[in-house]
This record gives sequence, C-alpha cells and structure tokens, in this order.
Amino acid sequence: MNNFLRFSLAFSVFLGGMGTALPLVAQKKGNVNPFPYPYGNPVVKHMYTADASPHVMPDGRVWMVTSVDHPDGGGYATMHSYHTFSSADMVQWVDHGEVLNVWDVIGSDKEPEGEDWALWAPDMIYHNGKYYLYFPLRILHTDTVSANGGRVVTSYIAVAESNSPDERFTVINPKIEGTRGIDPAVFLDDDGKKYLYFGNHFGALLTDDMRELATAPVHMEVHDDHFMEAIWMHKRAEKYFLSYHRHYGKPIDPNNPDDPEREKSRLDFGVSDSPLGPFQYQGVLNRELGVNVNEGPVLPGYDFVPWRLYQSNHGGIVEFHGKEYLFYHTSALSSWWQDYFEGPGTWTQRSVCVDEIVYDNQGMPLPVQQSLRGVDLVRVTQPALLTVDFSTAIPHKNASLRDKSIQVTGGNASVTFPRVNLGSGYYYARLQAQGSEQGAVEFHLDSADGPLIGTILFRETGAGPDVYETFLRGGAGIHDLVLVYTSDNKKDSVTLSALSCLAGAPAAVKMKKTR
Ligand code: FUB
Repeated sequence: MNNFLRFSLAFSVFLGGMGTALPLVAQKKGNVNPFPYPYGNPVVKHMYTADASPHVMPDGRVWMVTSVDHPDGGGYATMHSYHTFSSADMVQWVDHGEVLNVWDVIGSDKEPEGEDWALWAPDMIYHNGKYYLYFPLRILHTDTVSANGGRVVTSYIAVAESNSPDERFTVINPKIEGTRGIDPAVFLDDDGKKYLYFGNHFGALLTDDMRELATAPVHMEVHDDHFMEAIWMHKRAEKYFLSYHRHYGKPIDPNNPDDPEREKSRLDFGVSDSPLGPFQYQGVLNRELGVNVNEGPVLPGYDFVPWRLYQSNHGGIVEFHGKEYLFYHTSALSSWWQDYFEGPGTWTQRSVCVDEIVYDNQGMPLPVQQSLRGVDLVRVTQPALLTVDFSTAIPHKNASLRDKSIQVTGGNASVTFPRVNLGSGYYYARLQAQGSEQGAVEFHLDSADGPLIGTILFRETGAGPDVYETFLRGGAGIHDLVLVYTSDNKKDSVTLSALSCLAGAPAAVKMKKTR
C-alpha cells in the first residue's frame, strides 16, 4: 500500500496544515441518492464490496468472497468483515451474508488498545470437502520499538475453515508461519500441488491439510519494478499467469484529483511455465475506467466517467463454461449513491465488477476494458452430474477390469474411458477408490501423455470414506478421459469403483440470503 500510504500521509499533512482535527481519511460521504443503480457493473449493488476472489465450487456456481467497505467510508482500517456471494449465470448474484469478521479473529468485540485491526483482500477455495478462507490480518499500531515511534502496519496471513461457503468460518490458523504482507491467493495445480501466494510476490506450497506452508516462500521473479499488491494466479493452456496491481508513477494530488495527466491504476500480468516463476512481464490486464470509455454518463468538461479509484484495484480471474472473467473493483456505485455521477466516488467505498477476458491468437489476454454494462448471462444447459460408464473402460498395461471395478497396479498403469462428454465444463472429478495410500491418479485428456487436467493424491483424505476429488481444469468438450495411476511402489495397487464429474446442482444451493 505504499502509494496509498504516501497519499494518506500527504493528505493528512494537507489537512493538518489546515489546522483541522479531521481523521486520516477525510472523504466521508453520505449515500444520499435514492435512485436504484441502473447498470450491470458493479454486480453487487446493495453494499460496498472489494477484492473479489472467484472460483467455481462443486455446486457448479461461481462463488466469490469479498472484502466489505464501510457504508460511510472511513478508510482501510474500517474493513472488518467478509461476505460470500454466488452466481449460476455470472449476472445474478446471491449475497450469502457475512462469513467472518474481525471480532471472530480477535476473540472479543474490542480491538487491543492502540491498534486497528482490519480484514483485507481474502481468497476462498474448496478442497476435499472443506472450504478454506485465507485472509490477511492488517494491524495498524503504535511502534514503540523504533526511535521515533509512530503508526506502523503489521500484516500476515491466516486461514479459516467451513463446511459450506455460506456458513460461518472458524479460524484454524491465526498466523501462517512464514507469511507476511497482504492479499493471499490460493492456486490448486493440476498435479495436485497447492500454492499460497501473498505479499510482495511470494509463493509457497501449502501442506495437505491447507493450514501451513510446506516449503519456504520463494520471492518470485516478476521482471517488473512496479509490483504493488493483489497477486492472483490463473492457468490456461499449460501457462501460468500471475496478475497484480501495479504502482503508479506518482500519488494523486489531493488538490487536483481529476488531473487528466494522472497515471491511472493498472492491473498487469506476467507469464511462466512454472507456478513459482520466473514470470515474463507482459503488460496491462486492466486499466482504471477513465480512458477510452464509450458508454455511460460523463461530466461536462470530462472525457471519462466521473469516478476514480484512488489507487485501488484488485483482480481475480475465473473460467466458467468456456469463457474467462476478470473481477475487479471500481467506485461506480459510490459515485452513483453519493451524488448521482456529479463527482467522484470515494476510496474504500468500492464495488466488485466483472468483465470478460479475451485472448489473442498467441494465447495472451487482451487488456480488459472496464465497463458499465458487465457481462452476458451464461445459460448452463448440461446436466449437473456426469456418471462415467465403467463398462466402456479400456484397460491398458497393469490395469484389469474386475466385475464393475478396475484394478490398477504398479508404478504406471492406465485406463481409458472413451468419448466422455465433458460439456461446457465439468469442474470436479469424484473418484471412488480403495487400496492405495501413497499413489496418485492423474486425469489426462485424449491420451496418457495428453494434457493433465487434474490429480488425486491418495495420501489425502477425501470428502467421505474412499471418495476423492480433484478440480478439473479444462474439463470441457468430448474427450477420451485417460486415468493414469502412478506410485513409487511397484506392488501398490488401487481399485477404482466409480467415477463422476460434477458441474454442480444449482437447484440444491441453499439461498440463505437474497436481497
Ligand atoms: O482492500 C484493501 C486493500 O486494498 C487490498 O488488500 C488491496 O489489494 C487493495 O485492494
């Protein structure tokens, strides 16, 4: 938050110079406009949300956890809770309510004296029957150690767990050893490895129980001196894309915040063949709205929509039934609520927006233009559950069909399920298996050395006895699905007795809160 802190400091010095006792964040603005917000973006229109982290969960819906900005503004220290939201079509979002707040973490309803605790950008992921919420604790406190004292920030990453993304989370590790900084992002790779990214471009493997770092954090090479925060990892066509919010050249001038020369906020990205880099810097993924905008209201004398982000944006990316979407935040809603687009919105009164990401023919994302319109409704027409027919299975080396099950033995065995229709997206494979304690089943498309789209590691416990799950990346279209069993122990064997692929069961989702 260097730019923000610099700006806050400049702004408080400016206010101090005016001889006022105003708080650090002085842009408190009431929400006075009674008219409903008329545009598609932001997608959540009844409250302020920021820092969305979207993932498809086993119910087939896209879920996001978001930070919550205070309705009256008040700055980053007033961010005290997380909400989850879900959608089956990318347009209509259900608010599932608060799932964690800062008091759950502190364990009382009072902050320790002299400290401001805040919950900043989180991420939520499903793994083996549980939901994990990774979040940064950001504590503003008085530094008694340094010679001059003063207000300093401490931050690190914690994790909470729940059985359902719409239920309250319980903190299971209040400080993940080895982490520091903000903005955790979790990434489950197709080989079964789990990564936690955080802070100023650090990445590490997570333990199987998702509670700790399994390896020392790597300071990843991003080949860009302007990295600021908001790290996000997504994978497409075997490439790893690391996106983040970039520092700007100079802080906003509080006396001239609409300066047309002001360098705009940007999300940038880099690409690698490995989840821990090095990443080759590629350029811009998303620019603050304010340039090249062809829709929406404009103020006389301005060539851009009159809201500004005050140096905040935060990206999250998800693939959903064949399209990829960028989640980010703007001040569109606060601009509307506060003054009917007659002036700028306010920082930390932000709102989550969604636009589509389109790739060029080299497989690189084109810069996403922030829009008021948002995205088209997605209609999912396929069944939520696909049961793979074992009677069609073709066993290869070291595999044999036995009654209604398949036994695979040894260091390397495989079985093909021909022409499985994975529709426009089946996101989780659920395999019933018995026997192995240390091997892995890899899911490949079309042949044993075709694209790897998911891996089950048998050392992990599944959602129920002998039921194991893995996320399938790119599980779409008609393919031969080839399961490859690997184990270091040649005598090891496993019996596979059922396989299904889930795109969810939208009708069964619990709608706890709708507004
Ligand atoms: O929302 C609080 C902070 O602002 C986040 O942690 C950053 O990514 C930025 O969005």
